Amino acid sequence: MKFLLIVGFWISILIGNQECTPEQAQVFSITARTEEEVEILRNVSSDYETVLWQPAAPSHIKANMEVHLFVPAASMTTVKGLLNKHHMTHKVMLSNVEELIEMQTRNDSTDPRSSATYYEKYHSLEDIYDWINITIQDHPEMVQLILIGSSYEKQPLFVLKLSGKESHPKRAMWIDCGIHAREWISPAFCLWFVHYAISFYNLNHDITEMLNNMDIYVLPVMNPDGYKYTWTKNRMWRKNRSRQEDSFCVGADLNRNFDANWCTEGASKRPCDETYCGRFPESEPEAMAVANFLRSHKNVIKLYLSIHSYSQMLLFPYSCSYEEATNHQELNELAHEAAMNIRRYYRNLYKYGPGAKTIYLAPGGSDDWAYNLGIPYSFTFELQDKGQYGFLLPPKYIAKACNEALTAVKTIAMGVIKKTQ
Ligand code: 0X9
Ligand code: ZN
Repeated sequence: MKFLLIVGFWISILIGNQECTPEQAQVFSITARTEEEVEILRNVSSDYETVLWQPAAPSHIKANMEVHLFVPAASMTTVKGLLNKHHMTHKVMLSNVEELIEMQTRNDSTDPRSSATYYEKYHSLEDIYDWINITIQDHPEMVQLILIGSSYEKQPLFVLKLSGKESHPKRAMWIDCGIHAREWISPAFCLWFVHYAISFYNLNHDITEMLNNMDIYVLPVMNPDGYKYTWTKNRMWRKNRSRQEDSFCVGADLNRNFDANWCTEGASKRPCDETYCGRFPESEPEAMAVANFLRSHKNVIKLYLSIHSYSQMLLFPYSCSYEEATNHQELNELAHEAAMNIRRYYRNLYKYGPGAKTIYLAPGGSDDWAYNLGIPYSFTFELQDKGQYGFLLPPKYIAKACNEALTAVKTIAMGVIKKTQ
């Protein structure tokens, strides 16, 4: 008995110590109350090897806004010290970062689509390329492969063109996933969507209508280099992996590299920043490939969708200015209907509205650029969750996140088909 007590005592000391100086990275939730605290938080989040999860850049931090900050183990003492020094409190949102990363990368099968749960897992870039091959082989009647360009590191940018079997549509829609490397639920959604469209064509009414009335172009991973890097080197990476001649820092934010008020307030000119806009509009091969494809299909593409995470939002133009889109009313109605359906069928809440007013001013985004090109219906979806797991959403939530996003896609696509009859 005495022995057990002594062992228990030492275990509690060990656990206690671990709580003081954790060996793992953590994600903090911090809310600045005053302008002075905002300044401190901006400094902490742009330094000490921390990674800002939400918002995307320190300049977006405002008073009374919930900020999500990834703090690596090595910076923990310094960051906590700084917050304490300024009497700022924080909540630990995630304390088991490594465990969550392990869960997300577990079972990345090398045998594509061998199991029923393939779509409820995250997959490496290699695996996604295998999946693309098998998908086109298995469904040549519905799926066509288009190479639209290649990434900075020369990875192919493949688009899958989905078409109904007996349809000759004059319209099309576009979906891209994985602009931001760390938003893993996004490529998972593109795979989910393609699988669902193929499996339920002629079985589900909305899918059949969609494919009979529109061709659907799907780019499963727009930022393959960044995505690969999140699997192999740094799970928190956001940008692509292009190098600049005059900087040691790598990568540009592809969603700041399009020609929509390029590099004005809300984007950064500094190559080391997470929202670096690149050297000039479309300087990045991934953004240029997408822009070229959309330009050459601008007469047929009526709906543009870009899938991101996290925060559960359906955004539409403009994000690059506070100006109202000419068809604001229509965009708002479509987003409202989609959010209502998510609430009705999945009991989950999505905010919606123009990007600049709903989250922050963020120029150079693909949605605004596509809209200005003449694609009249353009949306960015921010999928689950609201920050409980953030980018580390466990695989068991993939199904629900994708199903509700699918509901939104179907709602909006059906609305657009009606409007463009
Ligand atoms: O900041 C972004 O690029 C997007 N949010 S994220 O957290 N996924 O990084 C929002 C994009 C909204 N649209 C534009 N900024 N054009
Ligand atoms: Zn994103």
